[in-house]
Amino acid sequence: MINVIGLGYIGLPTALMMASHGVEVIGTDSNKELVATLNVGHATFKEGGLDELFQDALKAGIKFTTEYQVTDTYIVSVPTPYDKFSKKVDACYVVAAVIDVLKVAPKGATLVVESTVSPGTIEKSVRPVLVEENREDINLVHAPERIIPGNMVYELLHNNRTIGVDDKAIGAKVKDLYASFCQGEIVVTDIKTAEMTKVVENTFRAVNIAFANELAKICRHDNMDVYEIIKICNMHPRVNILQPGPGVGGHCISVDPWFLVGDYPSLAKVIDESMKTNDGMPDFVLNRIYEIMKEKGMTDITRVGLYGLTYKENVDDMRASPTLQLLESQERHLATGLKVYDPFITKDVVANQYHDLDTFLSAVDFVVIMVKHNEIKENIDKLAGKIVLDCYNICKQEGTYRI
Ligand code: SAJ
Repeated sequence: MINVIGLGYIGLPTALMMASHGVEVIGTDSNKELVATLNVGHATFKEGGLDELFQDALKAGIKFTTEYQVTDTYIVSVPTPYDKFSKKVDACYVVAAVIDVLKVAPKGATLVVESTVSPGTIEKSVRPVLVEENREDINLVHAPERIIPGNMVYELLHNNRTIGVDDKAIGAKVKDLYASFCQGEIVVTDIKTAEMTKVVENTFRAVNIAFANELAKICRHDNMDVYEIIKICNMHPRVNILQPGPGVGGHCISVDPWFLVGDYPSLAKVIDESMKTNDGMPDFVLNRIYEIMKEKGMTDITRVGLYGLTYKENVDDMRASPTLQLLESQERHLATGLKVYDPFITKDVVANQYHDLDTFLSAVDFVVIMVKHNEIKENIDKLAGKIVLDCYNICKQEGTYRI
């Protein structure tokens, strides 16, 4: 039996996937409300294919509880934030989960950490817990997740995986467990390498996005079309530039690269600048709004609306979203009044929030496309007659402003 600890964006789909592939799974989370929701058969977030997977897992007998289980294998998938000041990974949730596991884990159990951590974290923060508790019989493993929100179910089945271990025999055992559902290649390596690969993958994407954002700024300054330029450059066989945008959100690309800056401040210069570039994009958009309002002679900020609150398209996750960053920046400048709408966010989370596209559009003259949800792409004609600042180049209407 597998005890999956932490039933969030990664733990839940992983637990469901294993259960629906014949593995006996019990999911544990300290959040009673979340466990109660799961126990009445509801997923706690929206994701393509997740509800169907949930039903399969329920039929296969998956259970959810707040209690840690006595078993031979644990998978820990709790969040790993970073300390805003030092930029270092904050492994407190991982350590807390490990301490709780050790209270019940039998001798020789395997403890897989899936949460993203910086290289050396398992050695520096987790292994000392085992030593302190006199539990060096426990087999530590790091198997970082790689799935992308928006395509999680497919990627869980098809992505290649990395498993970091001390001992190859444990590696083979854990590889077999993941191979119960994973059709990709599963590479077994040492723990520090596995830790580093995960952070490097997300850093690669962050640096590439920062490059695209920097190009957008250069092109804005000298009146060039960044989208046309990136499109042509990407036709070169060895060039693959990502797209500029209003900023980088989520819990991965906007967080993990900071771990390297925190741990290697005098070495991680390109990464540091890239993260600052991405973090500066919501302010860049705010400034564009100001410039455009000035050009149009517009003075009433309450006639400006931000389309989208989530960190990217077609998901309901708002963590660190560029829109939230922009609103915070606006507040810091002691200004408020921007209207906001997102079809995926049904609860009221910010001021001046709308819950219907048409009502939102009738309340504003100037729309800023902060997220390229399918809804706005399918209703792009409804922007006719509005001032539009399009952060993704999806609106072909004459006179559309871009970042
Ligand atoms: N973004 C851009 N321009 C682009 C692509 C993305 O501005 O060209 C922005 C998005 O709008 C979003 C942010 O970047 O705000 C991050 O979105 P994303 O779709 O790039 O990635 P995440 O954070 O949803 O998921 C990433 C993935 N990592 C990589 O692709 C290397 C995923 O595979 C990881 O599992 C996940 O991080 C994680 O959990 O670490």
